[in-house]
Amino acid sequence: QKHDGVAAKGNPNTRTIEILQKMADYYSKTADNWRTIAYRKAIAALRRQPTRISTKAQALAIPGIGDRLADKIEEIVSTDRLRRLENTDVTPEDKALQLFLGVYGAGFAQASKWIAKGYRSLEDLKTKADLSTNQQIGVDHYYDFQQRIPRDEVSMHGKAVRDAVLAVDPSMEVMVAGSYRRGAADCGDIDVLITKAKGTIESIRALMLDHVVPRLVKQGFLKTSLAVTSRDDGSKWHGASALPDKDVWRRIDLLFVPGDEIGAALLYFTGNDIFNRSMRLLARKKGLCLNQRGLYKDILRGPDQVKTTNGSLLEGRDEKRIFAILGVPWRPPEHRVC
Ligand code: DCP
Ligand code: MG
Ligand code: MN
Repeated sequence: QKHDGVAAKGNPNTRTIEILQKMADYYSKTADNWRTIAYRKAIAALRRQPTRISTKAQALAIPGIGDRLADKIEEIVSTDRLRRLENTDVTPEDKALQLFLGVYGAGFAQASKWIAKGYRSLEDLKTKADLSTNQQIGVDHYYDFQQRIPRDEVSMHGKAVRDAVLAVDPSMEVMVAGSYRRGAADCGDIDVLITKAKGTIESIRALMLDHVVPRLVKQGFLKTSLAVTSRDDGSKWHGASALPDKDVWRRIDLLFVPGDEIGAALLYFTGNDIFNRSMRLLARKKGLCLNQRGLYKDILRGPDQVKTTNGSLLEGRDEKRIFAILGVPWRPPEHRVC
C-alpha cells in the first residue's frame, strides 16, 4: 500500500506498477519481507523508466529486476493482468487468508486460526467466530479500512486533530506524517505526530488522553480507540475517525512525542518503513544507533548484540542534522521511498 513518492501519473508503466503494487501489498500482509522488498524495488525501478517496458528482456536490463519479476512484468503487459492475482489458481484457503489478513489487528496467526476452524468469509466471522472487541470493529468496518484515503481528506482529519489539540494547548505542534508527508496522492491511514517543544512524554500523553481524545470523541470525530502501544517510552494511539459529513471510518494513528525527540520521531513516522530500515542499518554500520527517539553513539552491546547501555544522544530534535551526522545527503520526504 505504498503508492507514493514520485507520482506515477503519466508514467508509461503505470498499469504494470499498479498490478505489482497489489502483489507487494499482498506479500507485505503475509509478512513475506523478501518478496515485498523485491516487488517494491522493481516498482521503484519501473517508476524511473522513461519508456514502456513490455518484454522480459527489457525488464531484465533494469538493475533491481530479476528473472522471475521480469517474467511477471511481461505477463502483466501482454495480458493486462497477473494470474497470481486472479482467483483461478488460488485456493479458497488462500482467498480467505487474503481476506482475513485485511481485518484490522488480525495477523497471520489469527487469520490461520480462523481458516483452521473452517471460516472462509466475513459473514462466517460475524456469525460464528468469537471475536475480540477490536476484531469486531475490524470486521464491521472492513471495507472502510480497506479503502485508500484521498490526500485532501487526510488533510481534513489532520486539521480536526490540530484544532482540538490547539484548543487545549496552543503551544503544541501537530504534523501529519506517514505517506501523506511523503506526498502520496492517497494514504492507507492517517498518521499524526503530536508534540510540544518543551513537553515531556508524560505531560503530552496526559494532555492527549485526558483532554484532547475525549474532546474529539465527544465531537464525534474519533469513533473508537483500537489500541494504545507504548514502545521505547513513546506512545502511539490507534483508532478510527470520520469527518462530520461522511459515514466512512478511517484508520488514524496518533504518535505522542516529547520535544527533544521531534526530529527522530518525524524521521521515523515519515518512513517509509524500508527507508527507515536502511537508515538504521547505515547508523549501525557506523557504530551508531538510530531509533524513533534519536541518534546515539557509544552503545555497548553484549555478545548477543543486545544493547547493554543506551549510549549518549547525538541528535533527537533536528531531522536534518540526523542526516548530516550520518553523512547522508538530505532527502526530502517525497524521495524517501525504497
Ligand atoms: N513504520 C516503520 N516500520 C513499520 C511500520 C511503520 O518504520 N513496521 C513507520 C514508517 C511509516 C510510518 O511508520 O511510514 C507510518 O506507518 P504506516 O503503516 O501508516 O505506513 P505509511 O503511512 O508509510 O503508508 P500507508 O499509506 O499505507 O499508511
Ligand atoms: Mg500511514
Ligand atoms: Mn499508520
